[in-house]
Amino acid sequence: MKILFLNGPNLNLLGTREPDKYGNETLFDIENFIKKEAQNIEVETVFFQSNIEGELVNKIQEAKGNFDGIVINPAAYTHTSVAIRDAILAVQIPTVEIHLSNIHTREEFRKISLTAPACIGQITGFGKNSYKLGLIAVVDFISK
Ligand code: CA2
Repeated sequence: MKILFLNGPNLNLLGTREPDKYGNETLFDIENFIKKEAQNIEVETVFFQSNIEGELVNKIQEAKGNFDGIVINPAAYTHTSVAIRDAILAVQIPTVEIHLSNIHTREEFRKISLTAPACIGQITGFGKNSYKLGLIAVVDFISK
């Protein structure tokens, strides 16, 4: 089973600023944490980060036929991107939306996700464990 992890804008800055909101670990640290978790359940994972909306759309489109599931932290595009939502709907690959912080306890504009309705579910507020829970959720959904 192959799972694609997509990460949106500014997540490349993880571990360098705003540790109170997003933790001390870098995206590379989280990737290594997930790779170990995935190995234990014999799942292959690929990580990708981009600050560019269209690059994320391209990766979702290219996932068709190449990945069984997607775990996505669209970051700020969560709240703005009809293009990412449409891409998830178009490829029909089971997708879980994840967030490090709890978007429902923050500013009003963060409570709205344009992308979550295209996903099988949303996991929000568990720090790096949101990535692990996203992996478990998508693998469980695909395995049924
Ligand atoms: O909580 C999350 O995972 C978010 O997707 C993070 C996004 C934010 O726009 C969403 O509302 C919730 C922001 C990612 C920015 O990451 C940074 C990391 C370090 C320093 C600055 C930004």
